[in-house]
Amino acid sequence: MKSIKNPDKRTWTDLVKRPTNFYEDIEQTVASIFKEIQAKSDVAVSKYSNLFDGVNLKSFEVSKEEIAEAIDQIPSELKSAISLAKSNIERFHEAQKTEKIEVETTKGVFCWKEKRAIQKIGLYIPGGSAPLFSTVLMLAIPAKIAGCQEITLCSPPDKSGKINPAILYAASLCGVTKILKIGGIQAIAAMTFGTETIEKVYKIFGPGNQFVTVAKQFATKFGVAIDMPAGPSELLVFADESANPSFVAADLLSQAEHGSDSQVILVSTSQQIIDTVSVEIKKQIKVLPRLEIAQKAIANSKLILVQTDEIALELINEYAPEHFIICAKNENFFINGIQNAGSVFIGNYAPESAGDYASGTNHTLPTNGFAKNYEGVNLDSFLKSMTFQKITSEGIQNIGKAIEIMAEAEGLQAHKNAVTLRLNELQNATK
Ligand code: HSO
Ligand code: ZN
Repeated sequence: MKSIKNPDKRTWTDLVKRPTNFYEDIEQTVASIFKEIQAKSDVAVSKYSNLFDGVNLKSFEVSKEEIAEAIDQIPSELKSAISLAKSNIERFHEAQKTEKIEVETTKGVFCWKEKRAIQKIGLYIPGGSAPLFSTVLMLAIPAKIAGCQEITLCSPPDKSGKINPAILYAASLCGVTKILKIGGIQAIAAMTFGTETIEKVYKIFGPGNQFVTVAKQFATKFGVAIDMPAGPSELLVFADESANPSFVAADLLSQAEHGSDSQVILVSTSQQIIDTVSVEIKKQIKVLPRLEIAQKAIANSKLILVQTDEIALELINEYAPEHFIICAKNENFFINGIQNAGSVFIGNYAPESAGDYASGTNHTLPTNGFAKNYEGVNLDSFLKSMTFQKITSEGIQNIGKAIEIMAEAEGLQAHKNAVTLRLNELQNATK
C-alpha cells in the first residue's frame, strides 16, 4: 500500500483518481455484437455464447427441473442465512414506499404525482470466481416490492451449461420471472432488443466486467435505461485512535478480495493507527484464499495521514467513495458532513460485509466518484413518477387567462386556442 503523509491540496485531484480503464477498443466489439443480435436474434446469441462461454445450449431458459435441483443442493444453513438477509432487505425497501403527493395549486386545479413500476426489467448477475447470489437479492427484492411485472435475469453458464445453484435459488425465492443462461455482451444486447425467446426490457440492472459495463452504456443508445455506470468496488475507511486496527484491516481486505482492480483507502489522523493497520493487513492477507487478487488490489491502495478531521472530511468528499466506514470518536462530525458516498457504515461494529449481505441496505452502489451525482439502487430505481392533473371549469377559468397570454407571447396560437375555446364555451353557458 502506498503511504502518503499530509498530502498537499494541489495533489488531491491525482490522489482521488481511480486506476483508469480504457474502453475504446471494447466499444467496437460491443457495437458489432449488438448489430448482429439486433438482426439475427437467438441465432446470434447462440453464436456468441458458444464463442465466449464455450457452450452450445438447446435452450437458454433455465428449466423448472434445474431450479428444483438447485433448491435441493443448497444447504439449509445457507437457506436460513438468505432468509434473514431477505427479510431485512425487504423491510428496508418496503419502508421506502411513498404516498402520492396531491396539491390543489389554484382553486379547481388538482395536480398529483404517483409512482408506477417499470414493467419489464433485466438483471445481470456475473458468473466467474465469486458468483454473487447476494446481488440477486439486492435487485430482485426491491423490483418485486415496486411491482415490476417481468423480471428477466441473465447470468453466464459454466462450461457444462449450468448457472451456480445459489444464484438459481435466490432468483426463484425472490420471484424472478425468467432465468436465462446468457452472459456478457450478448446478454445485454438480447435484453435490449428482445429475441424470439428473450423479452425486451426497459431497464437493466447489475454489475459486470468491463464488457458488460460498456454494453450497458451502449444499450442506452437504444432507449434502455440502466441503473448506473459501474466500476470496480471501493472502500474508504476513516479511522482515528478509537478504531480497532484489526477490524479496519479486515474491512479493507474484504473489498480488496473482490478484484485486482478494487481500491481500498485508509484515511487517518493517527500515524499509529496507519502503522498497526498495515501490519494487520500483512498478517491477515496471508491466509486468504483469494490472496493473489487481494494483493494486487492492496498494491493499488493508499494509506493517507492527515492532520485534522476537517481535512479528512474534505478529502473524503472529494474522493466520493462507494462505501465509507467511519470509526471515529467524533462520528457525528463525519455523519453530518459527508456529502458524497454511496453507503455509510458507522462504528467499530458495522463492517461493509453487513451491507453487502444482510443488514438491509442495498449493495448496488455508485463507484468511481459517481457518488457525487448518483445514488445507489433503491426502491425508486424500479419506479418512475407520473404526474396527473384534473381541472374543473372553475379551475380553467382561474388559470386560463395566464395561459392565453403566455401562449401568445411564445407565438403559439394553437396553444392559446385550446384554452380560448373552453373559456368561450363556459362564458356562453352562463349567458
Ligand atoms: N461489495 C460488493 C457487493 C458484494 N460483496 C456482493 C459481496 N458480495 C459491491 O458493493
Ligand atoms: Zn463486497
